[in-house]
Amino acid sequence: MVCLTGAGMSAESGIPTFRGEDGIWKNHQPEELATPGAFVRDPNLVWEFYNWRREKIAKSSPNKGHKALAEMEKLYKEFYIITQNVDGLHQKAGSKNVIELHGDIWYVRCTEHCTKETSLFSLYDVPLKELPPHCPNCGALLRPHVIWFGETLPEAPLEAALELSANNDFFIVVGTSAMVQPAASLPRYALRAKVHTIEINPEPTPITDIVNEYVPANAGEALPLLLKEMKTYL
Ligand code: BJW
Repeated sequence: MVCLTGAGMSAESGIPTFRGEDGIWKNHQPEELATPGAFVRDPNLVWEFYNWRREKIAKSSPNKGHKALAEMEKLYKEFYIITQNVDGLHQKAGSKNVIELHGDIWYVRCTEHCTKETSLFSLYDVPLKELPPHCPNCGALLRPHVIWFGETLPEAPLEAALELSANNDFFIVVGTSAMVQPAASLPRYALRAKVHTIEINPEPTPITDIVNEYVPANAGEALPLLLKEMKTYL
């Protein structure tokens, strides 16, 4: 069983989505904040955005949906989460098999790759002590260890996600607008491989008409119900 998650998964934990009603992109252009060009132009603005997000995430906890997925992992021999989220809430809920496609907001890396050993490291300060933060080793700018528009996704997680999407019995898609590539194509790979695909999202998306089942509900409502159903069949 494979579950692909997006920002809506963490909405009930109080973390704003990107494109929803109160989505982040309502007030900011993606090009201003989540591209390598934006970072070169104004690292301070980009880091203010990430500092704000880190504060929100630090105050948040996994919701009923995250917890239900963590329980599902215990029921099945093979259960994987592919997430576009960078908040770490799946792991905080207890999920172990998590593939992060867009990085991890709690990691930073040196923009000069100063030395291999120290160029990528966790930084949990909330708020950050220095804005923008600099590499403790060489003094160059640090950047968040996330994937921005125009950047390629890390090879290993992407390959694992492609492989898993086409080789499973159930593919559950939760809380993603299915607009950002390449993650948006994963449900299509699953469908092409004749995998039974279920979408959970209060709003329809570009994949709603092609999935096998559409559940118009919040993650925190639908996933605990799905878990309950699963337990009755095991
Ligand atoms: C609920 C809910 C509740 C609410 N319960 N649900 C092919 C064609 C066209 C363009 C491209 C293409 N291939 C690549 C591109 C370019 C680009 C792209 O896709 N652009 C599109 C906008 C068209 N992709 C890329 O650049 C990617 N790189 C790449 O492909 O490299 C190769 C390449 C490069 C250039 C050209 C061609 C090839 C990289 C994408 C990186 C995305 N990065 C971000 C920021 C990450 C760091 C951070 O978090 O700050 O990732 S952008 C942002 O969008 C973030 C998200 O992970 C991602 C997806 O958003 P998501 O998760 O779907 O959230 P929302 O807000 O959109 O939707 C929330 C949903 O939840 C809604 O549907 C709600 O209804 C629902 N919801 N409450 C359940 N309670």
